[in-house]
Amino acid sequence: PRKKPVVFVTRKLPDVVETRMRELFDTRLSADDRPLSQAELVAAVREVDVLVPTVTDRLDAGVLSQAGPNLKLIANFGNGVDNIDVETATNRGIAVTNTPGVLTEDTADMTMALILAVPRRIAEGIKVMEGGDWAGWSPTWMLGRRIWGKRLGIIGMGRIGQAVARRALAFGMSIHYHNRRRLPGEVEDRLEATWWESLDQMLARMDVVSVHCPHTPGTYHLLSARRLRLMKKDAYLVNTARGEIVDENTLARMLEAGELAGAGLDVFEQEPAVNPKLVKSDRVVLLPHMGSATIEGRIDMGEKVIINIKTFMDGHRPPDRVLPSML
Ligand code: 8YV
Repeated sequence: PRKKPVVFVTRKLPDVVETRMRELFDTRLSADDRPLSQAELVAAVREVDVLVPTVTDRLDAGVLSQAGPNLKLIANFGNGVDNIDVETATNRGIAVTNTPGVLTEDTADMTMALILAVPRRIAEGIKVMEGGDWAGWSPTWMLGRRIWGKRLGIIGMGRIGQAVARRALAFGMSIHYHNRRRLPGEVEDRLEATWWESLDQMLARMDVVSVHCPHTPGTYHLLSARRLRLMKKDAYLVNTARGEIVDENTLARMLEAGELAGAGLDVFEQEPAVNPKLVKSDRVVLLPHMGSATIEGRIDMGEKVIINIKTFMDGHRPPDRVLPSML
């Protein structure tokens, strides 16, 4: 029988996924569940046939330049591939795959939770209750802002953006989006979505803006200081995509100065570090990168990783191959 490929998994995955991987491959699991150092990553890419990294492993050109002759596939456990220099990998003949589709609905749910939580001041309400500070109901106390009838601007209308649009439509919001390509008319009709060719113009008109594009060199600080300042003073920003897409420092300063009504953030520029201004602010709801964190989702992601490795090792094109041209 053919030798099983050596597969290195950088982080602890659900038990069922690890068990299945052990059955199928010569699977090496990292000793403890923590982000690997660059030196540990280099040691891994020198040795193995397949690497299964996560968002916490940075496979940049420096690491990839030291890849050994066996490394043929990087099967990312995650949708975003901004942790991997896909161009360098591809040039070196290393295929890259990701796990699209299976975390769409979970991430959209968490986005909707933030779209509700920030304007309706849910975190502040919890703090009042936990502190035993509730003096009693008053008609003018703890008033948030209504989301029904408000305009939601979605940046990046791929799978997740569209799943958010479906939910927000059911909550009575009007759907607007900015995307490199305009969606087909039937999809726009179904989502009652309005396309804005100009991101700047859309930003100036929205009550809630939600980020759903990938982080690429082209989208780094897409929401720059200049663009954040185009938003209405009473608008909210939600980000469950990648911290790097938003100029976090400017966002924090604007929230502090009351130049923006609030923000719901699941992702940050320097995870796990968070700007202290954001932590102090009562205009924000902050989550520790939990967008896709469901048991079902993680198992589905693991299954996708396994299918990608198996298909590739059988000599076929893996279903979720990522090419530089797709980014
Ligand atoms: C994970 C994600 O938390 O898939 C992504 O892009 O951000 C999340 O699903 C993480 O990336 C897993 O590597």
